[in-house]
Amino acid sequence: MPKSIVVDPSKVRKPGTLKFKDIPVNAYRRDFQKEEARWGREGMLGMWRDMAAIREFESMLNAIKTQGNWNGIEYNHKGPAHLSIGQEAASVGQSAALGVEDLVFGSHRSHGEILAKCLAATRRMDEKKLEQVMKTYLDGEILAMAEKVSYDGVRDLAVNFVLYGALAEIFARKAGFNRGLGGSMHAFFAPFGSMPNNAIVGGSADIAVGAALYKRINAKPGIVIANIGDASMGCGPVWEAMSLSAMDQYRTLWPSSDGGAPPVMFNVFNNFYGMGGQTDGETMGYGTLARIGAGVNPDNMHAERVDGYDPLAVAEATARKRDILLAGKGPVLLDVMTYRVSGHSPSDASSYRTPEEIKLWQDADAIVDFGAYLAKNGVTTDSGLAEKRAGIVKKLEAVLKLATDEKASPRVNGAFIESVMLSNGKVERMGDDPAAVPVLLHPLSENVRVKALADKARFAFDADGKPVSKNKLFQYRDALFEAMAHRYSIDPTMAAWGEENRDWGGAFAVYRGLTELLPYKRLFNSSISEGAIIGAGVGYALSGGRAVVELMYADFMGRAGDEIFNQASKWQSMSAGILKMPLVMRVSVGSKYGAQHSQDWAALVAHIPGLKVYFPATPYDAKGMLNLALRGTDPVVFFESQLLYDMGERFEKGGVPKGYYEVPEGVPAVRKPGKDLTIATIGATLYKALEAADILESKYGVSTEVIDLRFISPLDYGPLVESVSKTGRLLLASDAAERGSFLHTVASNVQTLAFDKLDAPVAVVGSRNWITPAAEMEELFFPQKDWIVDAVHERILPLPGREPATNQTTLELARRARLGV
Ligand SMILES: Cc1ncc(C[n+]2csc(CCOP(=O)(O)OP(=O)(O)O)c2C)c(N)n1
Ligand SMILES: [Mg+2]
Repeated sequence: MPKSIVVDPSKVRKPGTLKFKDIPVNAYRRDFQKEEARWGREGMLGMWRDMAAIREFESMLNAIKTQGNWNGIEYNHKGPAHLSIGQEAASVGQSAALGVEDLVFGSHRSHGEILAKCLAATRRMDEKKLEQVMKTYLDGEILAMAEKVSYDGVRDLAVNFVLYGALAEIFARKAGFNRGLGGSMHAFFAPFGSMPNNAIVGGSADIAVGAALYKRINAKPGIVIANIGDASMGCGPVWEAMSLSAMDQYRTLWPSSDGGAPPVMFNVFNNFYGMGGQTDGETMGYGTLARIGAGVNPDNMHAERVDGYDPLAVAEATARKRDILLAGKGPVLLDVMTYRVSGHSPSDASSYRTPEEIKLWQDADAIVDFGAYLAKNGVTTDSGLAEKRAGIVKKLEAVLKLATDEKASPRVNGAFIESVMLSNGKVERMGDDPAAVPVLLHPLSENVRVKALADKARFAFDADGKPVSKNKLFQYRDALFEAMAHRYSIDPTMAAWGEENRDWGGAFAVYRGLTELLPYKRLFNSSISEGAIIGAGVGYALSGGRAVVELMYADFMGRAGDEIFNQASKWQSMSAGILKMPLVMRVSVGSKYGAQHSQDWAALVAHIPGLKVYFPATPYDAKGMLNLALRGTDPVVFFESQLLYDMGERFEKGGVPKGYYEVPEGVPAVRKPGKDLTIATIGATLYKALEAADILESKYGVSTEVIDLRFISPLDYGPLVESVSKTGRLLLASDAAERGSFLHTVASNVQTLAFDKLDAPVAVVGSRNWITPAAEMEELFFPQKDWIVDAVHERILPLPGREPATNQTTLELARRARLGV
């Protein structure tokens, strides 16, 4: 418990001076005998071969992009190619020190890293396993192509496999590593430990932390590396990732038997530029990048600058840092100095640097230098090296011909892309270990909250129809707790984190009782790092675990924009369905806290392909829909409303069931039947709509059907169209600001699907297009029952004798739109 760590004024108020440990810079000294003993002659030759392979691969792509031709093979590649010519020693040195189980995430400039990691695996993996991977991956489709290129034995065949799989992916071919859906910037091959590469600068940092958490929490071997660029050090999420990975609690609060901090290395391929901005001297201020480690924790993140023009220096440093990480003493920051001789992309005119500077680095070419070193020490000869290079070129010619042949290497069709947007799995427990046991600190039945809930009233009204008092009532927050506790007791991989998730009892007391039930590694407080909270969830989920992350207020989604919009949503489809994303992102719509704590941003995520969006408005649905999300394998943005946490179940007569159940996905619920008008809502507005329906019926005789959509995506329009077919009229309402609200999508779809059934245009009633004002003025902002009745009167069905209390006319709508308010 944090209560064990006392903040003592007599200690923290003492004067003193902070002392920093030294950070080594380019400390490596070559020593052939030691190197030979460590890496072996074949190992070092292998490194050189891989460096040459990357150079040839990238040079080939450069020629294809700039001239449409390489060695007589013509092709027009429309997509990107961020080349790493000059950086080969850095990626190959890194991979030389890694096992297949070590995972490497990377950036837009990752062809070299993919080849380095995969080629190293072709040497290191057991031959039988290697064969099995190639035979089973994409049902042997890549293997079939690799076999068309001449080879000598399984390991050489695996080289063909890697070259073809990577190139076909870059060219968006069906037999590429990710069926062409990742492409140049997002390609990866997980069986060899090459993990998703990210076109968002710094995007891999927090995802790698999540993958490292997966290893730590589930006791898996190996480390995780985030390869990021020097310019990504200006990105907030990278700092968030470092903060999350460096939290004291891994050492102070988690039992040492858990293994310590997540084994993550932030490995910066520091080429001194981010596109045209020079990090050293212009766009950053750290001087030597490794210095950043000193700002993160007292270990300086074990930071070091390493000469990335020497593969042996990089390999040695990586191996040392790997040991630190395996001992649970991370995180690590490695500043691997290198240089990109190629442009940022083939269209780069290098207007931001001089030809002289490029020449200086070309003169120091690591491939030439390392080759000469090996020759000098009798490992090979110049002609031996030339032979190796020629062998690679020959393979590349054959692979390029195959990967550009429209018949031999077709692309997927639209139906395939559709099929991998969501995985729609139903999995009781994630992970690959059937023997793993979900760790609970006591049996569920002994949990304080479980016991407290045993006697609560699971329906909001007693036998006489009187409301049950709040302290006896089973509430919406309790329903969420039950779903969480259930899945925790079944899925050994399930872990949750966020701000105040633990001793505080979770935001709005949803998790009260879980602190007692769960060890730290399954439920923990995070740094205030919304991007990394979600990003780590992405990494955890794509590694094979189930994560529940929580953002307290939906308003904070802005801080995690990239992680929600580009990461959680896209990795299932960009991997062609190879990765799964069992990630539940809980967010709540606030009230009473004003403009930055009260927004319903469901429309933002509804717009993003690849996400599911749920919004339960009742305790029954809160449990049934969270159960659904927690058995699924898709990323779900799970909206809650702070207006609902105290609420009991008012619709399901049997109350909230004690046992397990799921709400059918995508299906709206009819909360009240009616004949003349349909009101459909999302979220807490349901209750205002029911009040409005009362007025409409009692005062104006309009029989009103009220439908709670519950789901935003996926959404089955069937029940809504059925209702409208009966009533001929539809009003939609929610707490989201009216402009751009998801309700407009619903309105448009219903008008398309059921135009001939409608007697009036569909009316949308949202919140005003304002800031949310103070609690005392909220009624001016959120839809009220009168707004709904008036909108019916003005825009759908004139209500005899109605004196409008508010202005819901079309003229007023046009005025507001004109003014943008
Ligand atoms: C969030 C984000 N901002 C901007 C870009 C455009 N962009 C692509 S690469 C790049 C430079 C990245 O520099 P660095 O991280 O040092 O990697 P390098 O290109 O040097 O390998 C920029 C600005 C992007 N892809 N993502
Ligand atoms: Mg850079």
